[in-house]
Amino acid sequence: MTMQWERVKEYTDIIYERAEGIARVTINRPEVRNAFRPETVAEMIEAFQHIRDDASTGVVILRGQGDLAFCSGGDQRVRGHGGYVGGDQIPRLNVLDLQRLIRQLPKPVIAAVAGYAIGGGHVLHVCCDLTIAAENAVFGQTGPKVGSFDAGYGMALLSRLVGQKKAKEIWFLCRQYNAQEALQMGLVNAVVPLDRLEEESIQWAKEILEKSPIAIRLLKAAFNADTDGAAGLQQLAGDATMLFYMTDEAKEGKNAFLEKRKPDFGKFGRLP
Ligand code: S0N
Repeated sequence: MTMQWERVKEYTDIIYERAEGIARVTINRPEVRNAFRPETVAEMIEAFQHIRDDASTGVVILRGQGDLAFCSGGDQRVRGHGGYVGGDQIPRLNVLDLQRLIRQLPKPVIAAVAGYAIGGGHVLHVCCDLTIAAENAVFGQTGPKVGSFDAGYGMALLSRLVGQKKAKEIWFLCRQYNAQEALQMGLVNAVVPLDRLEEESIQWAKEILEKSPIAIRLLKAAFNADTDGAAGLQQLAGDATMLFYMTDEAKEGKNAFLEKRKPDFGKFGRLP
C-alpha cells in the first residue's frame, strides 16, 4: 500500500504528514525511545489542533519513529520540580492537554505501536481510540518505579479497558506485557508482524474513512461521554448542537431574531 505522504509542516520533535484522508503523526526522538519533552508535546498539540480543523483528514495514525518504541513517556532528563522543563524553563505536564485533545478530536485516532509503549507513552496509546500492535510491542506503566503516576486517564481509561484488578496490577507492579498479553487483556485491537504494522494501520484507517463521518464522530463522543463525565457530555452535546444548527428549525430561531419577528416553530413536526 504505497501512500504519497505530504509533510503538512516541518517540526523539530515530530513528523506530521497526511495522505488520502489520513493524518500521520510520528514522535521523532528515537534516541530516547521517543520520550516526549514539553516541546514535543507542544508540537503534537499544534498538529492535532490542525487535524481537528482539517476537513480533508478523517482518521489519525499516531506512531513512534523506528521499530524500537512507540513512546517511552516523559523525558526523564528534563523532569524538574513540578513538571517537565522546556526551553522556557517553565515546568509543565502538558501531555495532559494532549490526552484531552486526542479524546476530544472528532475523528478516530489509531495508535500504531512498535516496540515500547511505556509510562506516559502507554497512557497516550490508551487515550487513542484503537491500537494496532506489532509483534515486538511491549506495554507497561513505570510511574511508581520512577517516582511518578498518571491517575487521570492513565488510571480511569486503563481500568475501563482491562478491568480494575488488571489495571491495579499494571500500575502497582510496573511489569511489562508483550503484544499477545495485551491482546488478551483487551488493551489492543490487533497484533500484526512488525513489517505489516503500517499497512494494517492504514487499512483500518481506510475502512473507517468509508463510513459516515458524522456517525463515527457521534459514536466517539458517546463512548467518551460514558467515561469523561461532564466534559464527555459537553462533547456529545456540542455535536448535538452542531447537528441542530443544520436544521430548518434551528435556523428559524436565528432568522426570526434577525428579522425582529416571533419565531414560528409550530411548522416543524414533533417526531415520536
Ligand atoms: C523504554 C525502555 C524500557 C527501553 O529500554 P531499552 O530498549 O533497553 O533502551 P534504553 O537503553 O533504556 O534507552 C535507550 C536510550 O533512551 C533513553 N531513554 C529511554 N526512555 C527515556 C525517557 N523516558 N526519558 C529520557 N530518556 C529515555 C535512555 O536513557 C537511553 O539513553 P542513552 O543511550 O543515552 O543511555 C527504557 O528506556 C525505560 O524504561 N525508559 C524509561 C521509561 C519511563 O520511566 N518513562 C517515564 C514515565 N513517566 C512518564 O511518562 C510521565 C508522564 C507524564 O508526563 C505525567 C502525566 C500525567 C501525570 C503525571 C505524569 C508524570 O510525570 O508522571
